[in-house]
Amino acid sequence: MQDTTSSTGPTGPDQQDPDTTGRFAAALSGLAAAAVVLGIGELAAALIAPEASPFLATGATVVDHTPRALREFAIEQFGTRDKLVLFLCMGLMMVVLAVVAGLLERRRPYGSALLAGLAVAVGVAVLQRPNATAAFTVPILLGAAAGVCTLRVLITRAPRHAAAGGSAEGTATDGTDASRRRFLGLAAGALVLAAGSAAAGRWAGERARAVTADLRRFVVPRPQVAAAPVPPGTDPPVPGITDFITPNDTFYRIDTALRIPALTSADWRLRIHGMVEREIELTMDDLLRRPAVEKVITLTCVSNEVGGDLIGNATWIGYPLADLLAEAGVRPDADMVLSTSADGFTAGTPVAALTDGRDALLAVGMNGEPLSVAHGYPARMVVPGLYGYVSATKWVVDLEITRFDRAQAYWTRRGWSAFGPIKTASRIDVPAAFGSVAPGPAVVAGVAWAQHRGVAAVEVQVDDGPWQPAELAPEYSLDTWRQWTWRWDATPGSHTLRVRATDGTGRVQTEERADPVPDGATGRHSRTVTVR
Ligand SMILES: Nc1nc2c(c(=O)[nH]1)N[C@H]1C(S)=C(S)[C@@H](COP(=O)(O)O)O[C@H]1N2
Ligand SMILES: [Mo]
Repeated sequence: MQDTTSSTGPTGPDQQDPDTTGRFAAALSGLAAAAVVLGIGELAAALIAPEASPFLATGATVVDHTPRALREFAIEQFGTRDKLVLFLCMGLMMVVLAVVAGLLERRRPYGSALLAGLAVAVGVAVLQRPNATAAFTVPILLGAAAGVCTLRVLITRAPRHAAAGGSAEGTATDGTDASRRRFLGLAAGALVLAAGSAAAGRWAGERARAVTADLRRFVVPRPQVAAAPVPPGTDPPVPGITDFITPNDTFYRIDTALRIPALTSADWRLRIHGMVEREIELTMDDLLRRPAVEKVITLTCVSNEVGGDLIGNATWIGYPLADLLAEAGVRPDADMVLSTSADGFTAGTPVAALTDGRDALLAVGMNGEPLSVAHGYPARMVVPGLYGYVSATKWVVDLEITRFDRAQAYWTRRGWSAFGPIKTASRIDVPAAFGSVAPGPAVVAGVAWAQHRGVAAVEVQVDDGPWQPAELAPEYSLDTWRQWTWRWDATPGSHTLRVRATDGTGRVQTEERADPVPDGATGRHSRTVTVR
């Protein structure tokens, strides 16, 4: 390549220190790469989930893991500016790490390795966020990939100098003005890319923020009928047993939404139409004027494996779906309510399950709080006794009254059963998996569920011994799970504990193994423990 603009070689301070430009270029490369990581990461987060923002998630995780004394000290020192201080510290850390990455990259791709390592750490932090799904790692992974590319490209194009006795390798290794200008152009390009994507991310995140603000203002209606109080004893005092009520931030989350629908309560409408006497459309204000009820209902995912944790129990506040359907007037030949979410997910629920007197709700509150955006803000369905995929539509905006022989819902089209009653199941929580137990008296404990039929009994078997009755916590309702405990006189050696439940109709949980597809897993949960 011909260089016509400069033939005089290095000029300026470089003449004194042939390494100066190299370091400066490397540091600039590192900074540009870090900016690209941030920009692309924020843009991707805005498109996927605001909580997946690499920067914010890292900050939140730092806060979570800051010792209380230090946190209190920071709040005392900086007051409401504590977050600003945190972000400034993080920014400073980033600048330092970026410069280090750039300098390291000069000889070997150690800077890239550093970026990759940091990306993994941030990915772990992102996964600590409430309701995190695997998709939350996409922004940092995309950002890091773009950052590493930026770093590689810039470093290989950075102007270098002929060291005493020879010239550096590569094509653009001369320290001419042209190569320097080319490099600076590339670095500027990277910074523009970073700023552009950050701006685009901001713009795309605006809507999500509007929802967050709307959610913060949303006042959960006071139920006219409060849920029956949870009797003492529903939570047996066994460390490690699942809580009767699942806190919102650990409640399992399952949906098809890569980008969570951003729907404000003002924009929300629910249309009820199809095979009805009169079509109705409700706004949130219409809904909130109605008498609200409060019910405790255990939700379960059809994809839950035997022993799995895709199940949670919450106090839901909402409005009986039966009343809304009655108002629309369901025609007698209709047998399905096809609910649709703001993002096009559909579920087909039998009309009977919504009108047979069970507590099927259009819910707006979960454990006393508005639904989180991930759990369906501003409104979702909750139907006792049916797996979520046929009943629990989040961000629900449309109920079409139709027939099973006319309509097919999202998962049914993909091979799952049209009907999804929850199967009787039980799980061992204690002792923990791969745990060891001391010989002598021990407690085995867990949960069992058979929503809308109730759990009548739970039994435990050790190795191939007889089935022995466990002690059941008080029954809250047919629609909630039941905690159980069993006292075991553990003898040394390796033992397999197995559990089975009997539902309210007297049917014992089957031992036949089945996969979740097409209508829910079956089989008995077992756990092998070492007693020593
Ligand atoms: N809009 C929408 N609603 C949905 C789904 C979905 O993919 N999209 N998944 C369903 C499934 S399969 C389950 S198990 C429950 C899970 O509800 P949760 O995430 O609040 O626990 O939501 C249901 N509602
Ligand atoms: Mo599910």
